[in-house]
Amino acid sequence: MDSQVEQTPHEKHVFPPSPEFRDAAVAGPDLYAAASTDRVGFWADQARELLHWHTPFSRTLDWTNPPVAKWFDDGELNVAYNCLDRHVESGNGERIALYWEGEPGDSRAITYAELTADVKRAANVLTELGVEAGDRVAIYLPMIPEAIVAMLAVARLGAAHSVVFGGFSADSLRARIDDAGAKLVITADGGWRKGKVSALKPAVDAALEPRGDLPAQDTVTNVLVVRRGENEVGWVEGRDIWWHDAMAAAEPEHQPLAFPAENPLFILYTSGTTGKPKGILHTSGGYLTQVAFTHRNVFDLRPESDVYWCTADVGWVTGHSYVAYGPLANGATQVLYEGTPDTPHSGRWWEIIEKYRVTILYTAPTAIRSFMKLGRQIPERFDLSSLRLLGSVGEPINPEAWLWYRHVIGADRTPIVDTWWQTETGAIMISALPGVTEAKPGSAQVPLPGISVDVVDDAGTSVGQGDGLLVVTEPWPSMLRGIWGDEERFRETYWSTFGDRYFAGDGARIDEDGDIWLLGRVDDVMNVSGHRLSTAEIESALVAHHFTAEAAVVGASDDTTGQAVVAFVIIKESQKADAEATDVAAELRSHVAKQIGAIARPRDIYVVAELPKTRSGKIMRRLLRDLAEGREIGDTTTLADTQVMRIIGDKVVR
Ligand code: 6R9
Repeated sequence: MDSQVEQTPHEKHVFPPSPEFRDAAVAGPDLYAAASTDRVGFWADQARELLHWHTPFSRTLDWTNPPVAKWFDDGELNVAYNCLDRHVESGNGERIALYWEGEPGDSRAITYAELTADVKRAANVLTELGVEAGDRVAIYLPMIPEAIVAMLAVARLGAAHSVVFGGFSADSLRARIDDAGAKLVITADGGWRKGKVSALKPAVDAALEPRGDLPAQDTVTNVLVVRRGENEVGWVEGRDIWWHDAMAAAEPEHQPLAFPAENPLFILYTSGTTGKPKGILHTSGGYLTQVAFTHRNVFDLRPESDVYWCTADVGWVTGHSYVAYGPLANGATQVLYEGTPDTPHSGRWWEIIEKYRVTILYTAPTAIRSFMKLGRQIPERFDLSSLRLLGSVGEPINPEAWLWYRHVIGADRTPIVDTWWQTETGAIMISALPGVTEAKPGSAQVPLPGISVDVVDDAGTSVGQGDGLLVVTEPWPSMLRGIWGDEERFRETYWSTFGDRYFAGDGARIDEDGDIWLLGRVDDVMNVSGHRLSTAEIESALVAHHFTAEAAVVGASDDTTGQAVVAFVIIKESQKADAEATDVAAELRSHVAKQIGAIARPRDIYVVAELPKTRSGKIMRRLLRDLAEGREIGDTTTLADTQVMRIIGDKVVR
């Protein structure tokens, strides 16, 4: 680690904005004042200022029936029009919307006029294939411009997309297609990853194969296939269509219709505490208002001069709000990169920043920590002087990583915004405002103007200063509107703990300055490299293997990925002979990757004879976490068999 940042950072170590940054900043302290005088009116002003409404709204918020919120609900808009056509109409058609960089080094610069033209054609293609307002379309694509085109074309028609991360398996894709009842799947032959083409189409083919009780094949009528990898693909006549053929044949003009503000925009699946992923539902007007507002003010965006780069994949919520919708609603110029940070060399990201003169970088702590490990000599080989603001998202950023980020990447100049939010919140909720707030390494700090949060104890009482649970106390424009097809789970998960205050699932602390520190999840959700994974989902994948009798999964802290998946499994008696002849850990790791996706693959698998359980049969994951992290085992008195930890511990030689 670098010597300058080795010292233990002190909570009191703060970084005030430079006078130059403060004087020119997009956001000023007046935003806090305006929002605290009239919170709801503040959002109405933002919605009117930042978006074009085909039909202006007269009602800002309807919260008469919590937890069902309606924002701007008598207004109408078209989300794609707001992200595209209006910029062309206002004379910015020649501005670059996307600087796309393919992993092998091919690139494309796409203007707002060109992107608008592509989305119009794509909307006509989808209409031809029978997609109408209210339908769902699954998108399973690499990070190529067509991913953005596909999302916006779906939005333009008033349909809802469900983007499935390209790293997810056929089974995960199938579950998501079924749950949403998707009519169409948009995919690619393959995409470039780690120096080679990684095929995507076979997973779609497998997902749509008729199999037992799963009805995916029934709802999906067509598969649109983008050619990217040039790899051979299987083809189902009558179902599969090449994207480029359909685009070439489509009408170029398309009139966007206006849809109600509460029309669904997308469903995005995320891990919860039980096995089945939740389809988080977002709607149009409120969502777009808050992503545009936060993207402009948190990133100090100047659309005419900035080059913004958010490194998230569109398969995650960060890619929805801060690659697709926020930047495009604001008419920003952004970089989109297809591949991995270390291909073909470990300076690839810094090379891209130098090439496009990137001014704003938004990434995850896990990436920063892996660059720290490689050493500062790699970024130092590139000219990063264009950078003027850095952002962090996905997990708590440790002060060491924060200081390294600012020092090595930001040349001690750039403000850093540590942004806390969730798939469910749709947009950033807690963050410093650059130019206004003094930055404090490791703390996400303060709720944004118009957002009200609190830290409460188990009984729901505000802790004032100290540790507790994070809640959002007032409805916000980009809040989730439900869990697709499961109203009960929506109420139960977020609204049953503290009444009409939203329970986020994160622990938090308020320090003596009133700044908020996020302390990680308080439920059985892990955070691996900024990706949410459910212990229950991985456990059920493990027990689906014929070797496994029982499994327990914990998230153990990891220097690079934040947390790592560690699994403890008991092998069935009947399988013991077979298992002994196999590399069980390797077998189960690849089984989990196949069932869920490579991101869920356990780092360690321990075969054990017992699992620590309470007398009521609950697995005590806390004890397994102690073991996985090499700590002294905590209190074992509630175990049914107090000897069990010693027996397991003997197995775990680290
Ligand atoms: C945007 C996103 C949400 C969970 C959230 C929390 C963690 C995200 C954070 C952070 C500390 C930050 N999280 N940002 N923790 N500081 N700045 O990541 O959404 O994938 O739904 O994850 O991520 O635990 O509850 P999502």
